[in-house]
Amino acid sequence: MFVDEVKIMVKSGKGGNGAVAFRHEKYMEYGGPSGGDGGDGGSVIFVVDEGMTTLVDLKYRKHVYARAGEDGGQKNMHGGNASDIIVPVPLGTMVFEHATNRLICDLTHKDDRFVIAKGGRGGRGNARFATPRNQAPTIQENGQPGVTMEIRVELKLLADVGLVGFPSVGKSTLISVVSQARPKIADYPFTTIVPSLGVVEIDGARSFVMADLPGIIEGASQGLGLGLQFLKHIERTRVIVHIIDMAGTHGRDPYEDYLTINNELKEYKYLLAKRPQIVVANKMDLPEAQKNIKTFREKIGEDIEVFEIAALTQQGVKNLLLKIAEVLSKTPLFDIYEETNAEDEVIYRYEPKDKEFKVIQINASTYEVTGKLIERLIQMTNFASEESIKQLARRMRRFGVDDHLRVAGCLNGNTVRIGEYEFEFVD
Ligand SMILES: Nc1nc2c(ncn2[C@@H]2O[C@H](COP(=O)(O)OP(=O)(O)OP(=O)(O)O)[C@@H](O)[C@H]2O)c(=O)[nH]1
Ligand SMILES: [Mg+2]
Repeated sequence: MFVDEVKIMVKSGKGGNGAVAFRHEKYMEYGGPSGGDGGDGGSVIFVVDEGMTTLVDLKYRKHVYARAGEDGGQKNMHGGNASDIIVPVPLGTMVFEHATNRLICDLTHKDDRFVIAKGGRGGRGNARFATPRNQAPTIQENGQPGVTMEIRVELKLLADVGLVGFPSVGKSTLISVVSQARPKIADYPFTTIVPSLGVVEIDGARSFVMADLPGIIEGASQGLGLGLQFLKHIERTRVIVHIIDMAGTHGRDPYEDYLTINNELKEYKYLLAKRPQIVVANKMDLPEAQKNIKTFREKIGEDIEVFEIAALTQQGVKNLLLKIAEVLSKTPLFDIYEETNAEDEVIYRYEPKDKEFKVIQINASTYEVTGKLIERLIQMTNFASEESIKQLARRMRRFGVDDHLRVAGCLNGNTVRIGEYEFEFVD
């Protein structure tokens, strides 16, 4: 089974909480502060494994959750860090945040690795907050929360050439005679419903990857037949081998077929139509094909080279492979970002404009503050400790939250909402 799109939940571990503790020393009310830091939460990291070719493993996994860091302890005991979860994925894997459709990463090199969900940092224990002025602080931080999100993992074929054409023109037959791939072959449309890859070796030295793709029909770019799902696979093939059933089996007209397919490629994405294309007339062993080829050549014109083959008898196949290798050698690897049309794809690195925040007036006396860093600070604050709360207030002032609230019209005594908490604005 070929899986090319999987949705899973990933979750990184929360950081452990920092501890509040004091050493017990004789004749001293408080010994020094000795609360240890919390350990870091585990991250979820995707790493390219060249041996993998499908996303099947992930499909059965569904959830990838890293564990939380341990809380800090007394006597400066640092909480244990949780281990990262390493997920091997095939080369060519793309990861999107499902909710926003943002591209998180595109793993296109053999040693690529990417932190999909970063573990929360452990909170600091009170030992870290000692200052000459405050030698017995009761402040500690809670661990930073982890990240939970649904991601969509996609694998596009990294084939050099894609076999494209109507159903039953002989695409699977061709790949089966030039590679180890053994797709099903039969004389009914859409025999091939999942793409398969074959490694084609020409003369020991040269080789390339060929993709046998499901047939395309008119309207595929609009979703007809097996539709878009498969046009998508062509996106990353550098060269298109366009196969035509020259015998016009099932009463089809070879030239019409040729135009229709090219039109679908163009409709789907203009770039596909501009990709180098090798035109192949298949089933030349049949008398109808011999008859049709003349008209076909007249219609298509002399400028376009047409390769006559019979995949079934392997006639002309070697010649075609040499041509494919030649075109490939002249076709540069393209920049995937440009080619896949990065309109609304942004590379998401988990350090977005953290410090930005927004103040919104909700009603006459209530204001809401939203922003990544601000919300995180709140989550890391221990509201049971007055000192921690004071520290939070200082930090917010430093970030300019107070100023912004004032500008927005917030007055002494008004309510300020941040995340799940509400505060009274004291000015
Ligand atoms: N006579 C003749 N028949 C062929 C040739 N190549 C393929 N066929 C036949 O055409 C039919 C369809 O072949 P497939 O290879 O399954 O076609 P396909 O393009 O993969 O079709 P889909 O997977 O449905 O898109 C089969 O019955 C093949 O035996 C050829 O060169 N000559
Ligand atoms: Mg097929």
